[in-house]
Amino acid sequence: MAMTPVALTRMALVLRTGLIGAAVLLTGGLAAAESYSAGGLQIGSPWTRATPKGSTVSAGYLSITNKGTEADRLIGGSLAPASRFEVHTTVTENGVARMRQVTSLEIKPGETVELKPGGMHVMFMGLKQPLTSGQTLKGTLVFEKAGTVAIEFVVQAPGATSPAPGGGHKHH
Ligand SMILES: [Cu+2]
Repeated sequence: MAMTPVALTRMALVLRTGLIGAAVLLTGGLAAAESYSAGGLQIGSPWTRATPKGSTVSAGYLSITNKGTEADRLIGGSLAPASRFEVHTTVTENGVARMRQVTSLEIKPGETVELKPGGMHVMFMGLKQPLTSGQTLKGTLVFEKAGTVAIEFVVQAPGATSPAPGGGHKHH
Protein backbone atom coordinates (compact mmCIF):
# COMPACT_ATOMS: atom_id res chain seq x y z
CA MET A 1 0.00 0.00 0.00
CA ALA A 2 1.31 3.40 -0.94
CA MET A 3 -0.78 5.22 1.64
CA THR A 4 0.84 7.60 4.08
CA PRO A 5 0.06 7.28 7.79
CA VAL A 6 -1.85 10.55 7.55
CA ALA A 7 -4.09 9.21 4.80
CA LEU A 8 -4.74 6.08 6.82
CA THR A 9 -5.66 8.10 9.90
CA ARG A 10 -8.07 10.18 7.83
CA MET A 11 -9.63 7.08 6.36
CA ALA A 12 -10.03 5.50 9.78
CA LEU A 13 -11.76 8.68 10.96
CA VAL A 14 -14.23 8.60 8.10
CA LEU A 15 -14.90 4.89 8.64
CA ARG A 16 -15.34 5.29 12.38
CA THR A 17 -17.99 7.97 11.94
CA GLY A 18 -19.79 5.61 9.61
CA LEU A 19 -20.17 8.19 6.90
CA ILE A 20 -19.93 7.15 3.30
CA GLY A 21 -19.27 9.67 0.59
CA ALA A 22 -17.70 12.31 2.79
CA ALA A 23 -14.28 12.46 1.24
CA VAL A 24 -11.71 14.52 3.06
CA LEU A 25 -9.18 16.24 0.86
CA LEU A 26 -6.03 17.25 2.65
CA THR A 27 -4.69 20.63 1.65
CA GLY A 28 -1.51 20.16 3.62
CA GLY A 29 -0.06 21.76 6.73
CA LEU A 30 -1.06 21.63 10.37
CA ALA A 31 -4.40 23.20 11.22
CA ALA A 32 -4.73 24.34 7.62
CA ALA A 33 -8.14 24.97 6.17
CA GLU A 34 -9.51 21.91 4.44
CA SER A 35 -12.19 21.19 1.92
CA TYR A 36 -14.67 18.35 1.93
CA SER A 37 -17.05 16.94 -0.61
CA ALA A 38 -20.34 15.13 -0.23
CA GLY A 39 -22.35 14.27 -3.31
CA GLY A 40 -22.38 17.38 -5.47
CA LEU A 41 -21.48 19.66 -2.58
CA GLN A 42 -18.03 21.01 -1.85
CA ILE A 43 -17.41 22.48 1.59
CA GLY A 44 -14.46 24.82 1.98
CA SER A 45 -12.40 25.94 4.96
CA PRO A 46 -14.67 25.56 8.01
CA TRP A 47 -13.37 27.84 10.78
CA THR A 48 -14.43 29.51 13.97
CA ARG A 49 -12.95 31.93 16.51
CA ALA A 50 -11.44 31.38 19.92
CA THR A 51 -13.86 32.33 22.68
CA PRO A 52 -13.15 34.95 25.32
CA LYS A 53 -13.22 33.78 28.94
CA GLY A 54 -16.75 33.04 30.13
CA SER A 55 -18.32 33.03 26.68
CA THR A 56 -20.28 29.95 25.64
CA VAL A 57 -21.11 30.92 22.05
CA SER A 58 -19.10 31.24 18.86
CA ALA A 59 -19.89 31.50 15.17
CA GLY A 60 -18.66 29.17 12.44
CA TYR A 61 -17.83 30.07 8.86
CA LEU A 62 -17.27 28.10 5.65
CA SER A 63 -18.20 28.05 2.00
CA ILE A 64 -20.54 25.62 0.28
CA THR A 65 -20.43 25.11 -3.50
CA ASN A 66 -23.11 23.10 -5.25
CA LYS A 67 -21.58 21.32 -8.23
CA GLY A 68 -24.59 19.08 -8.62
CA THR A 69 -27.77 19.53 -10.61
CA GLU A 70 -30.24 19.80 -7.72
CA ALA A 71 -30.59 22.41 -5.01
CA ASP A 72 -29.72 21.28 -1.50
CA ARG A 73 -30.24 22.86 1.90
CA LEU A 74 -28.12 23.14 5.00
CA ILE A 75 -30.55 22.22 7.77
CA GLY A 76 -28.31 21.70 10.80
CA GLY A 77 -25.09 20.33 12.17
CA SER A 78 -23.01 19.92 15.28
CA LEU A 79 -19.74 20.88 16.95
CA ALA A 80 -18.25 18.47 19.49
CA PRO A 81 -18.08 20.89 22.48
CA ALA A 82 -21.38 22.66 21.70
CA SER A 83 -24.78 21.59 22.96
CA ARG A 84 -26.61 23.45 20.19
CA PHE A 85 -25.96 24.31 16.54
CA GLU A 86 -28.03 26.83 14.59
CA VAL A 87 -27.96 28.37 11.13
CA HIS A 88 -28.01 32.17 11.35
CA THR A 89 -28.34 35.09 9.02
CA THR A 90 -27.44 38.69 9.82
CA VAL A 91 -30.02 41.38 9.18
CA THR A 92 -29.67 45.12 9.66
CA GLU A 93 -32.59 46.81 11.41
CA ASN A 94 -32.46 50.55 12.03
CA GLY A 95 -28.73 50.48 11.40
CA VAL A 96 -28.12 47.72 13.92
CA ALA A 97 -26.88 44.32 12.75
CA ARG A 98 -28.74 41.46 14.40
CA MET A 99 -28.44 37.71 14.03
CA ARG A 100 -31.53 35.71 13.26
CA GLN A 101 -31.97 31.95 13.19
CA VAL A 102 -33.14 30.40 9.92
CA THR A 103 -34.45 26.87 9.47
CA SER A 104 -32.39 26.18 6.36
CA LEU A 105 -29.97 27.68 3.88
CA GLU A 106 -30.45 26.83 0.22
CA ILE A 107 -27.53 26.22 -2.13
CA LYS A 108 -28.67 26.24 -5.75
CA PRO A 109 -26.86 24.26 -8.47
CA GLY A 110 -23.76 26.15 -9.63
CA GLU A 111 -23.92 28.49 -6.64
CA THR A 112 -21.37 29.11 -3.88
CA VAL A 113 -22.74 30.30 -0.55
CA GLU A 114 -20.19 31.97 1.69
CA LEU A 115 -20.76 31.89 5.42
CA LYS A 116 -18.56 34.70 6.68
CA PRO A 117 -18.32 37.35 9.40
CA GLY A 118 -21.12 39.90 9.06
CA GLY A 119 -23.35 37.58 7.03
CA MET A 120 -24.64 34.03 7.09
CA HIS A 121 -22.97 31.80 9.65
CA VAL A 122 -23.53 28.80 11.84
CA MET A 123 -23.79 29.36 15.58
CA PHE A 124 -22.39 27.16 18.30
CA MET A 125 -24.19 27.52 21.61
CA GLY A 126 -23.76 26.06 25.05
CA LEU A 127 -20.01 25.47 24.64
CA LYS A 128 -18.83 23.10 27.36
CA GLN A 129 -15.25 24.31 27.06
CA PRO A 130 -13.55 27.44 25.69
CA LEU A 131 -12.37 27.34 22.06
CA THR A 132 -8.61 27.95 21.77
CA SER A 133 -6.68 29.23 18.74
CA GLY A 134 -5.04 26.40 16.80
CA GLN A 135 -7.53 23.75 17.88
CA THR A 136 -9.27 21.60 15.30
CA LEU A 137 -12.77 20.60 16.39
CA LYS A 138 -14.86 17.81 14.99
CA GLY A 139 -18.30 18.68 13.77
CA THR A 140 -20.92 17.87 11.19
CA LEU A 141 -23.07 19.65 8.67
CA VAL A 142 -26.48 18.18 7.89
CA PHE A 143 -27.97 18.70 4.44
CA GLU A 144 -31.46 17.81 3.25
CA LYS A 145 -30.16 15.68 0.37
CA ALA A 146 -26.42 15.12 0.92
CA GLY A 147 -27.10 14.01 4.51
CA THR A 148 -24.62 14.27 7.37
CA VAL A 149 -21.08 15.33 6.45
CA ALA A 150 -18.21 15.04 8.96
CA ILE A 151 -15.99 18.14 8.93
CA GLU A 152 -13.51 19.87 11.20
CA PHE A 153 -13.58 23.51 12.26
CA VAL A 154 -10.18 25.16 12.68
CA VAL A 155 -10.14 27.66 15.57
CA GLN A 156 -8.57 31.02 14.65
CA ALA A 157 -7.67 33.97 16.88
CA PRO A 158 -10.56 35.92 18.48
CA GLY A 159 -10.37 38.80 15.98
CA ALA A 160 -9.82 36.69 12.86
CA THR A 161 -11.82 37.64 9.77
CA SER A 162 -10.77 34.80 7.47
CA PRO A 163 -9.84 31.11 7.71
CA ALA A 164 -6.19 31.75 6.89
CA PRO A 165 -3.97 32.96 9.74
CA GLY A 166 -2.09 36.10 8.71
CA GLY A 167 -4.72 37.18 6.23
CA GLY A 168 -3.49 35.12 3.27
CA HIS A 169 -6.22 33.63 1.12
CA LYS A 170 -5.74 30.27 -0.51
CA HIS A 171 -7.32 29.76 -3.88
CA HIS A 172 -8.48 26.31 -4.88
CU1 LIG B 1 -25.32 33.92 15.12
